[in-house]
Amino acid sequence: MASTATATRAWGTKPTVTAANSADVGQQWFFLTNKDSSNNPIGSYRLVNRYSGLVLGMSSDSSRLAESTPPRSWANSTGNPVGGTRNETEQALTFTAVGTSGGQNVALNKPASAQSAQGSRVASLAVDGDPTNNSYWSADPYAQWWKVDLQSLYTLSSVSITNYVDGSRYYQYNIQASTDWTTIATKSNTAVATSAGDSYPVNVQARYLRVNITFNSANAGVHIANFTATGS
Ligand SMILES: [Ca+2]
Repeated sequence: MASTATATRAWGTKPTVTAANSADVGQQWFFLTNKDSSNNPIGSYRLVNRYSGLVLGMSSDSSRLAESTPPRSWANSTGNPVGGTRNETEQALTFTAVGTSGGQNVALNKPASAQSAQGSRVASLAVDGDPTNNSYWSADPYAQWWKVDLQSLYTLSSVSITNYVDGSRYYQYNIQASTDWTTIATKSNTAVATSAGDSYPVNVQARYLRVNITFNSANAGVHIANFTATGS
């Protein structure tokens, strides 16, 4: 997407990747937070090009692996050549936080509590630094809440959660931040829980973070193996 010419602002433009220290990187795209019908964030985003107003679409179709495309919230199934077979899921992007530029994991080893716990599977096991199935908070049955006290007000850039991972089950939940318990992330889809966990970019000041787990596809239990909050 050129900043000075209009030729690459048309639908179907393949983006060019430039070096991270290129002068105009970071200026050409902004993101929109995707939300559900209740206006809660669903954990995915659209990248919008500032020059064309088009969003980035990514697909497995080799003729258009990455392209600029009009934003849409519906799938074209008419066969119309203008719409092709593009659909909204090609525009829904998720991001994984890397590096430490946003600060440290300020939830690590902080006081955690929960609505209940099963035996030795206490709330603190979600912030003990072990993200594996060897160490998780467990309660039964859903829905149940889990909470961490960061012990100070932090400006958070991302939160992440890792549930119990068996390769087939999925969880649904929302994450809230206090002082006013604003919902900052919601997982309402059926994406299977992975060892990498689910990461959500946020921009919120908070001392307390609460996870309300509302569903587990495998059984009635709720589980958090790891929870992180990156901030400073
Ligand atoms: Ca753990």
